[in-house]
Amino acid sequence: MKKRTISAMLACIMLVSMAACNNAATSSESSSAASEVSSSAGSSHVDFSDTSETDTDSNLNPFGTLPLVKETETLSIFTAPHAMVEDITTNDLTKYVEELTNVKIDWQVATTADAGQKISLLLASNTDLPDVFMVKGGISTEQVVSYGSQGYFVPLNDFAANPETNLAKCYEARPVSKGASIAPDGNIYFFPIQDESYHVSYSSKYWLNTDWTERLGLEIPTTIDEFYEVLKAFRDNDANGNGDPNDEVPCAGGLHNFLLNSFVYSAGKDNWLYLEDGVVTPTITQDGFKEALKFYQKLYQENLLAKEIFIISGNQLKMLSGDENGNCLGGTDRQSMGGFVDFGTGRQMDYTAIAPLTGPTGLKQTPLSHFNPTPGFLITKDCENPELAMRWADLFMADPMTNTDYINLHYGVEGRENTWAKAEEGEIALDGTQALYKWTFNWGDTLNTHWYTSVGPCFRSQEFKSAIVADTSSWNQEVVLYNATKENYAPCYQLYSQPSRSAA
Ligand SMILES: [Ca+2]
Ligand SMILES: [Ca+2]
Repeated sequence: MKKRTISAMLACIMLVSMAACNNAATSSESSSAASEVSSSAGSSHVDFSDTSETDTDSNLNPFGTLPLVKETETLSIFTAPHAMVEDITTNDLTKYVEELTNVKIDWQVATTADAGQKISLLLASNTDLPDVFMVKGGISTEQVVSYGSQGYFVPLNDFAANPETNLAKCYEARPVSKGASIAPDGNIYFFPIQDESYHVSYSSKYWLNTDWTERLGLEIPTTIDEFYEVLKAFRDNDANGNGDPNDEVPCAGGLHNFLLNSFVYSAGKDNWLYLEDGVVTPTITQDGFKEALKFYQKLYQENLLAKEIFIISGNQLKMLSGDENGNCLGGTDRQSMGGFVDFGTGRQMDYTAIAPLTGPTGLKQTPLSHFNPTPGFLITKDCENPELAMRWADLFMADPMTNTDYINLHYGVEGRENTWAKAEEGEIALDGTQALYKWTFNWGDTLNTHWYTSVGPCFRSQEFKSAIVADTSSWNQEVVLYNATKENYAPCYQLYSQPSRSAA
């Protein structure tokens, strides 16, 4: 039963990947006019040729100039602001962008909790759609594909094909993201949220409780066998030093990604396929996979794994690490430490992201996760001036590494309170070079000076994210993540392609 589920899943993945490949191949041919693309897209298409192009065009300033329009126009944008934004309608960044573009925003505001449902209802009822949906995670890929092919969303193909646009520049820099943005009908329906982080590209991290290894006088393990010995020592001793030798959970995660890579290549349980010498290879049919299962069985039988290891939630992990009688969590896998520790407990200091372990056949590797763009901005069929909406969104796609003025669009207007400032000479960035900028607000404070992050279209590249001043005056997760990635994971990157992500 289990087997069939997995093989069905694999078949699906392969179909998606093949479709994606085909799309990538035909994308350059599908750069006909938006109206043509849309009318050929499906039976219930919407004809955009009604749009009075001469009228709207006459109000648009030449491409690449600000403000975007001569006479003020209004865009209605449905959004779900970040919870820490006081009021997006009175927000400083809203006012700044309105002045910059001469475009008034008529915000239709939902919460992040109910945005998805509201969007589904709006689309299903097909009445009075806003000009734009700008909601992170509010529209699923399935909705984009389904409603897009029915003509509800304006295709961006022509715009994306114009090399002058920031969208095209982003795609040129990130061909994988372009491939992942093309719907099966060949159209691009959204501006992406391309918000990258260096550490997220190597997300199969294992966080070992090195407070425990130090207390017990153990070395950080470098092989699977050493790891096994460390887990046994956690089990048999009072590793957390609270007087109870039996309240430690030695290991509560990392089987399908971190540990598995010591036996066979694994990009994670949602992506157990890889290309080796051009051949699509399933992780789960390899000998290494069987060896890993035997190892896990041994760990489980010897009480080295959490009993709930296959279903354990982030909250359960936080209860273990935050236990009032002492930290009870010996280690787990998570992209970052916020996934298993409440920072208020201070117990994040107990952990170290250890390097991939050498397995029985000598494998020591970690997968590289390609960044998958999220739909950040979709223009609906009811938008009267789609070209204006595209140019508005395109502003946010500008790479701030090319011009620091663009940082205003991410963190508010430079120099104002709770925004950002240019780094001073000698201030060092996460990547160890001269930094470019720093925040002048505290992450997590409620404020009204910018939109916080990633609500709408953007291209925040790895390089940009790494150019922030590394504040090491106190514990800083970004610094920890950056350094662990650079020192322990990036050197072990295994260069296999993942078929479902290699569309471009
Ligand atoms: Ca113990
Ligand atoms: Ca104990």
